[in-house]
Amino acid sequence: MTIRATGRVTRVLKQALPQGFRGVYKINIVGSTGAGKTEFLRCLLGDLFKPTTESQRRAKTENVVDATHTWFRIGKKREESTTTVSLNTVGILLVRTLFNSIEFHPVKKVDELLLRDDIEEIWQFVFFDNAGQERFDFMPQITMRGADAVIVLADGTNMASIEKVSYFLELTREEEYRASDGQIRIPIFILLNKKDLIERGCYIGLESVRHMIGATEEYLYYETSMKTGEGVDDTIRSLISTLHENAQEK
Ligand SMILES: Nc1nc2c(ncn2[C@@H]2O[C@H](COP(=O)(O)OP(=O)(O)O)[C@@H](O)[C@H]2O)c(=O)[nH]1
Ligand SMILES: [Mg+2]
Repeated sequence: MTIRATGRVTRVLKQALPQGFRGVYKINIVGSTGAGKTEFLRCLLGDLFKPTTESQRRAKTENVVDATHTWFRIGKKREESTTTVSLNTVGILLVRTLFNSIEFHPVKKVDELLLRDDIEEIWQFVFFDNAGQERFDFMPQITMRGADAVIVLADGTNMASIEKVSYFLELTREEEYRASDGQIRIPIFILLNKKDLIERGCYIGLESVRHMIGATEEYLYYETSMKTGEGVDDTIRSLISTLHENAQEK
């Protein structure tokens, strides 16, 4: 665990749930611009996710020249797109109940949560939502530091976005060497997003992507849609079970 567990919330959880508190984890979300990183957090957290700074702005001119970004037309209009400038971060509590459902709660609600008697486990997550444009390529290099897991999103309708996945895998490898001489592997989740667009015939299937990027066991692949929510729950369940297994091995 790389984030120092010193906050009040962490202390309270440790004390109140010695068995059920799973710890504090930094999850780095990367991918080319327009891949769906910010939508992923919206889909996952709903109203609990408020992009921090004034970080959303129209990105027309910039994205027009970026091959990793795909435009869609709805009728005659180009779909409005915003972009994350620099970084959003969000701290959140993930609760898994005795009935195996997953809930997210604001960190400040910790005291209320602890009054409940249907909680199996609580995770404290800090998600880092990076900007994806090339001029922000230094950001994931910085935010990768101390990451406990990496979620790489690719726009499944855009070849250049998929090709960029390898770059983020490389950054993750570098962090493994920086942090532990390559001894500790950082779990990587590759999300091939916008599966809902399969109907338009422009979604590149997982099989060809696996072939391009490599199908080693270290990478877990998911096909997702932030419009329908497909694959999002699977990704999160897989994330917590992978982190839990790794923690037990240590
Ligand atoms: N059809 C479709 N559009 C998506 C999906 N995910 C994101 N988008 C759209 O793609 C654009 C970029 O998404 P955003 O999350 O801002 O990308 P980011 O740059 O990676 O943060 C927005 O217009 C989203 O509405 C998806 O799964 N399906
Ligand atoms: Mg964004």
